[in-house]
Amino acid sequence: MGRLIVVSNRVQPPGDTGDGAVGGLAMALAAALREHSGVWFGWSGQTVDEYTGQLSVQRIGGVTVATVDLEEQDRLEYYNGYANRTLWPLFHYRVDLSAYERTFSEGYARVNARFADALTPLVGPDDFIWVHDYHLIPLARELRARGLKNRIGFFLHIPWPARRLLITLPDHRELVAALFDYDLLGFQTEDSTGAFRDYVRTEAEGSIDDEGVAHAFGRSARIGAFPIGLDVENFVAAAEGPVAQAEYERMRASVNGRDMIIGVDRLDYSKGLEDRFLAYEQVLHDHEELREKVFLLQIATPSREEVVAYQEIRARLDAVSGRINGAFATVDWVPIRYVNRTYRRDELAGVYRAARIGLVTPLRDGMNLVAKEYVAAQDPKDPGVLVLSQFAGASEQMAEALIVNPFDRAAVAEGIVKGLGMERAERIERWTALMDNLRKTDVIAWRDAYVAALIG
Ligand code: GDG
Repeated sequence: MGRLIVVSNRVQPPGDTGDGAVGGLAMALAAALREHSGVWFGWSGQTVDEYTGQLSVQRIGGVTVATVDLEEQDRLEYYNGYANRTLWPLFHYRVDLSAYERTFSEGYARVNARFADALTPLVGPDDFIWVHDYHLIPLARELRARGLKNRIGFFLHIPWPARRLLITLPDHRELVAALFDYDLLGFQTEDSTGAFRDYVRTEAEGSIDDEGVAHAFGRSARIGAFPIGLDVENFVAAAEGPVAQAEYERMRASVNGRDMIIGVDRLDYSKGLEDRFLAYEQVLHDHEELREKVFLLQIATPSREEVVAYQEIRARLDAVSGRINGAFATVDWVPIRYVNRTYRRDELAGVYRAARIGLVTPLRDGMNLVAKEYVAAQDPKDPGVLVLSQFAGASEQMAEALIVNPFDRAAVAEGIVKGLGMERAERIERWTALMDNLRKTDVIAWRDAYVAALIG
């Protein structure tokens, strides 16, 4: 059998402590490749004055990593532009934020062609290629144009949007047609797979056969839901390791008998942080008895800082958290500890473990690995409660969490209050069911199921 070649926009193998990469995709791919004699190809993250297509190849932690540098114009049009200003907001239901510019489309097409040029010479006849995420939808089409006959699969880490939203994108047909140059299209959830089927049937006038193969644009692709999992063993080990233990002890001391609610997110408008703060404010407002007894630690790692919508959400969060703290704080209690820095992965595990509530309330999210990490980090004898948005892909698999509608402030507030008051026996029962499922559907199971479907 040939090698597994993974392609993603950025290539960021985490270091041993896992502090190299922030973001769900990087964590999952590093784990997925670890046991495969694989190649990981993508952008170095660097820009040069003039594109050369020169490959840089290294061995990092058992994986061959091959990267190319892009030009500044590529970064602006392809990465900041079409990927993060056009597709990301649209696929997260923010049509209002989705900007469409011809130059963005051109940059997107150009970078996908450049990736194909650089990747083609690396591919052997028996290798199979697994392309990740919305940055690279046209890559298979470009590789086919260069004569590659290999199996090529695509996995979308973010939600597939409802047809009515997708058709607002001027070049939606071209984008979706390009997906049919893949052999396998993987989505996070049944919800996304269903939305894709709907587009195929209604907009592309195609069909889905009994085996789940989509036929449209004169071609066919197998489709299916492959919910991504956590590297559970690795994360549990991190949660029990010395750094996590020390962080846990430090947090316990700092908690000082109070109940901690934890939020951990990339600072992104899709994560619902403003609504989350307001729901927490509602708790403080309605439940005087809880004031000074709880606090919210929100870790929000800055992300995509050059994009205006991200600067705006950051400013809003500064303002809202400041206002809530101003209204409710006392001399020795701050209701929201709002932190914009990056933690080590094992530190994070210790922080999760010290929290009574994991508050994960995105407005739209492909999966959300934080929900899974929170569960994996808990103390089995005294686990905390996960309050989870129904619009995170993870909610399809995590029915034992307290599932809430993040647009309903009162419902999120109720979830928090219910979680804070939950008896230990019920917490253990819910956690045990969640943890069992987490182990059964971990990142290795995800990789194996996807790869089997691709090569099978
Ligand atoms: C995309 C999809 C899907 C966060 N802060 C720190 C830190 N993180 C880590 C978390 C977690 C990851 O980043 C975030 O993953 P999510 O899954 O929550 O979200 P996205 O980054 O939006 O990921 C998402 C995912 O792809 C995988 O398919 O689940 O729906 O949007 O692992 O722990 N890690 C460290 N320090 C931090 O401060 N080390």
